[in-house]
Amino acid sequence: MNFDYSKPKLDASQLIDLYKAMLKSRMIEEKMLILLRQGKISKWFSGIGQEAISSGITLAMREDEYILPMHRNLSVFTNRKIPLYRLFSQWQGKMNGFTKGRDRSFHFGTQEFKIVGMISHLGPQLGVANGIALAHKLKNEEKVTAVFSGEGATSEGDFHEALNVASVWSLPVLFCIENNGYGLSTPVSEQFNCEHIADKGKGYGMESHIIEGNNIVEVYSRVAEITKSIRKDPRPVLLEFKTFRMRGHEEASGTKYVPKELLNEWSRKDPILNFQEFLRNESILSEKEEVAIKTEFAHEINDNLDIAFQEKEVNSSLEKELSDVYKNFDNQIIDPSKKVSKIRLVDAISQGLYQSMERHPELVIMGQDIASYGGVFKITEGFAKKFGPERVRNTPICESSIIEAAFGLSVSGVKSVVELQFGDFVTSGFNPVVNLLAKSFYRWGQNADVVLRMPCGAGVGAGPFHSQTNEAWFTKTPGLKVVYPAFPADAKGLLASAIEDPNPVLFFEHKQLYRSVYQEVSDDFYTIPIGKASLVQEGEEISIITYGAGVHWAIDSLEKLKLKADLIDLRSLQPLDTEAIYNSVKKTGKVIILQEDSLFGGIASDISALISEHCFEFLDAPVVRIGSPEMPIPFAKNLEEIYLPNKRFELALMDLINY
Ligand SMILES: Cc1ncc(C[n+]2csc(CCOP(=O)(O)OP(=O)(O)O)c2C)c(N)n1
Ligand SMILES: [Mg+2]
Repeated sequence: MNFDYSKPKLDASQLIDLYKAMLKSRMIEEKMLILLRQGKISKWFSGIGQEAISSGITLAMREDEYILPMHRNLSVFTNRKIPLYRLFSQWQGKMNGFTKGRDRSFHFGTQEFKIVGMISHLGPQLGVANGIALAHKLKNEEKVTAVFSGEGATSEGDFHEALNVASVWSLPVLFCIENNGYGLSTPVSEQFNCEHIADKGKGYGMESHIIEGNNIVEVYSRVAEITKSIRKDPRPVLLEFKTFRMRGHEEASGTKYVPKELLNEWSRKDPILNFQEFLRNESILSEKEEVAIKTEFAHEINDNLDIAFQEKEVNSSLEKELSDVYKNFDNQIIDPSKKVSKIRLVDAISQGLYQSMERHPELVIMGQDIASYGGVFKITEGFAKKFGPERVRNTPICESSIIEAAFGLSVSGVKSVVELQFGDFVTSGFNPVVNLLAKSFYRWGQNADVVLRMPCGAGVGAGPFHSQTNEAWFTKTPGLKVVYPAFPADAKGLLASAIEDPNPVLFFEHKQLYRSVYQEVSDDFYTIPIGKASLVQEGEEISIITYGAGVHWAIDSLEKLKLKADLIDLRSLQPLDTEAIYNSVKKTGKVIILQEDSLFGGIASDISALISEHCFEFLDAPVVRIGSPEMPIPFAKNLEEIYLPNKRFELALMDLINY
């Protein structure tokens, strides 16, 4: 026997529970390997040899505490007592599973069992745990959140960001790293250059421990003791579990590259066989009892497999699938009141945000320098004083982790707004936006009640990294909404709606318009529906379709050229008000679409295609698109003028009028 199971001394029934916790998932896996060979399931990531970790942790947690497992943590799912047929159906892509056939294997979460499943990108789990833990902390609930990662994924930036945020914010998170020697075929020696992952805790000012991951008694008792302490004294703890991956990365890939001696050495440390031997030696488990337990589990597995195999294939339709990309939301339209003040775009956004903070006592804002400094554009000036630093949170510079945390807040039913200091920096948090926020509702019904505020746009001499308007990256990602107001009144009402909306919304705020556009804006809270364009000017000669700064360029050109045009300010790009577009084009027969971003692959191209497909017979001229050229945005004023499309727009507008 390789392990000391005598300390601390657990009573017999606890020991039997630990044994059963590991055994059930081992037996399920053994069955899965048979089914895999028979071609009855498609892919399998084995946790054989690592069961002590997920079993011990899950049993040490309370059932009302969230666990965020990875692809080798079957024991988390079984020990949360998910009926097995539901797991089997999940792996077969059937309705009794958790994703309606929309995602595979362990890629699901379930609020019912307080499990938040992974996205394939591994690392984002760690930041999501921070968000859940933050919600517990804000609500003064004494709860721990446990999140898993392999040692390979600790090389991802998400790991470092998550540890840093958790430490700076003292979040009650248990970071559970399973160091199983390999990340796919990559050994730890090629993954990181320090002896223990636990050593990294020190760099983040975080308590960390190394735990013998194949010793169930050690895992369970140490985690139980640490979680108990975290509940009373909220803080993150990094745990490195030493273990080994006994099978291939996934079953098809094998273990050829793993030295035989290592496999032999670790097979002698099998967490279940060793523990079983101990229980027998201590006369805690008789042979008869062992057989009875195994027989009971075998029946349970077979019976549940029968149920899953008998279940029909998923039956759906395109309409049904599309209807589940966004959470249904009946936006209560609150009309603007009579009392108005003439304010700038920047003030309107600030007011909208402030009034939403009053309306939703749980709403949290997160961003760099947004608390006492008020944000670089001063939109949250005074907020921290009024709402407190817990709700108006300064963040370290880690866009990914904060966006992941926003999702975690949403899992806990807490709305959040994330201020990107500049919309350009969303690239540092791109993955969680397009994969986590955008896809979770469709995948397993978990909405992301998050607004990302994106100060954007050129014309302010800010160069290639502070001038982009990158809405096109998001309008093509199903699951996201994209809003882009051009006027103060719209900005205020649309921001309010974006915050009301339980879906993820990217809210673009043009920096050049912040302090240059004034409008009379209703003082009180009101909402404007997302997805409705506004007809800024009406005329018969031509339709101009644009948004953001483009609306103001168009207004200037129309005034200068004395033209009578329909000027459509889209306001929302996703969903897009195609009805307003088609109605106008059908009326005027000529259309020019203007966007600030470089032209190729932007929304102007899609609008042009839609018009060609839906309004062809009504057109008197080719559809014209104007945007910026395919180049980075230059800094010097005269170069920026060359870049921006407003002058080319005016020429094209005249050409089209004269067509
Ligand atoms: C961002 C990203 N890069 C690469 C992969 C492909 N991939 C999936 S699992 C894996 C290895 C993960 O290793 P580790 O974190 O040690 O977990 P283990 O599989 O050993 O449990 C890789 C490279 C991925 N899913 N996501
Ligand atoms: Mg690994």
